Amino acid sequence: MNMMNIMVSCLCLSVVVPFLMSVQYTEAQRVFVVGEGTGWTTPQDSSTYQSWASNNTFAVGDILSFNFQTTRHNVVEVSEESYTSCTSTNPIGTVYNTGPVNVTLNRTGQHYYICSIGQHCTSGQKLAINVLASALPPSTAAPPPPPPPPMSLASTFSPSSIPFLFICSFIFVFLDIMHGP
Ligand SMILES: [Cu+2]
Repeated sequence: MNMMNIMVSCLCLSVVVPFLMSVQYTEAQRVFVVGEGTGWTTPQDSSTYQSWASNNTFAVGDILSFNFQTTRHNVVEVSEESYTSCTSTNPIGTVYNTGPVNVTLNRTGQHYYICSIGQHCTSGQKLAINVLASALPPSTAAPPPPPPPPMSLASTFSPSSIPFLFICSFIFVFLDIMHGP
């Protein structure tokens, strides 16, 4: 292995490792667009948000993206009782009046969101979700996680790094051909 190959392999690792770390970060924090194409509105089918929620699994750190036009709708987190009766007199935390808005899920358990404008909630603009514990604990949580094992090729290698390793091998072969025997 000549100097050039060593330099290339270092370069490849410097690309692969941050990439893998960014993949893990993305998986820990997913963005869910509430109601997808429907957005956050008075739905034609009052079970729209119920069925949307049942098709997804939510975890701490995930983001709910409520797509709505400011003044036409809002997002109010409420208790289960308020969700059922569509009352917004005791909101939990911030009332989001400006749309669209991204709400980060920061605790486990049931979360209830309604729109408090007009009769929208009664018409089905209400969302109930269950939030599971995060797969990766937030960095602020105590106690701190155990130190990672020493970096090795084995820990770097994962299915998602296969394309990168393939490209690295290709560069190796290419350089060997260029340099000759
Ligand atoms: Cu509304």
